[in-house]
Amino acid sequence: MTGRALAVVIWLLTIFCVALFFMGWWFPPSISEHGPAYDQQFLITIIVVGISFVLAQVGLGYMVWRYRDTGRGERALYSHGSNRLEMTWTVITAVIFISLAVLGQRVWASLHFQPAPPGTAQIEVVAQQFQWNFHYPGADKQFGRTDPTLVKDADLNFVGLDASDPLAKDDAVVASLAVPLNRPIELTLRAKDVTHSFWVPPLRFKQDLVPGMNIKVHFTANKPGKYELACAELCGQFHFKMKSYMLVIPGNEYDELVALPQAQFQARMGELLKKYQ
Ligand SMILES: [Cu+2]
Repeated sequence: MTGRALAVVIWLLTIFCVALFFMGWWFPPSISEHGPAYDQQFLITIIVVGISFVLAQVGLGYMVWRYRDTGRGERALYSHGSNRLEMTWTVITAVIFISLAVLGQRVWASLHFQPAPPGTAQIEVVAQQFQWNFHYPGADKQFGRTDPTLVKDADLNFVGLDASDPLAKDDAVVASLAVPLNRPIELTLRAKDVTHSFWVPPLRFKQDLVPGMNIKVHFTANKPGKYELACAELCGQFHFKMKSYMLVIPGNEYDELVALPQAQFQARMGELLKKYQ
């Protein structure tokens, strides 16, 4: 009797787990050009893995039912296994997982390995415990010189901008990210202290910022709005407070914003953060 009950419990648990995927908890809608390709890949993976999961659990329940203790004192049979079966399911599993990886690699590589299209707007992202700094090059589209020895948080020079460099005059460093709608944008990701991680879930994008590395990533956001930007790497005691926002704003609004010098840039950013909810 207990054998049958256990089999039923296994099957019910399987149905419950599968049902969870149909109960409406899903990702927030994607807001980037590459988002649908990511979601497609995720869906294929979840379907393939879901089918394997259901088959394995149904099979497990069947075995528990079929070979339960019937109380008739039957002796258990010992099996040495089957090399052919072992080979078969190992090869099938390998083929499925390698195919999924190759499929997924295509989308991933287009974002991480291929350079951004020429003329892509640049923003430098410098993460530190426990805040985000976004460095914009200003109207000249060229970043002023930065030097780690010039970093001085007390003077709000979080990225070590060299004020004596003429290119730095129109640069702005602010705590929120604004990107133009439907235009490619390239971020250069850096970390000052420990590893942090840039994560905007609707962007379908997560990338570590690693001390000592300049990691370039590019994407095109295609839905205006205000999106939460979180640090997705446990980076210390106040990791939970390391949050900011990413604004996706129309191109003309973006052009006006990035042409502003530091103080006005910051004020305008504050207005935009209120405007987009
Ligand atoms: Cu962090």
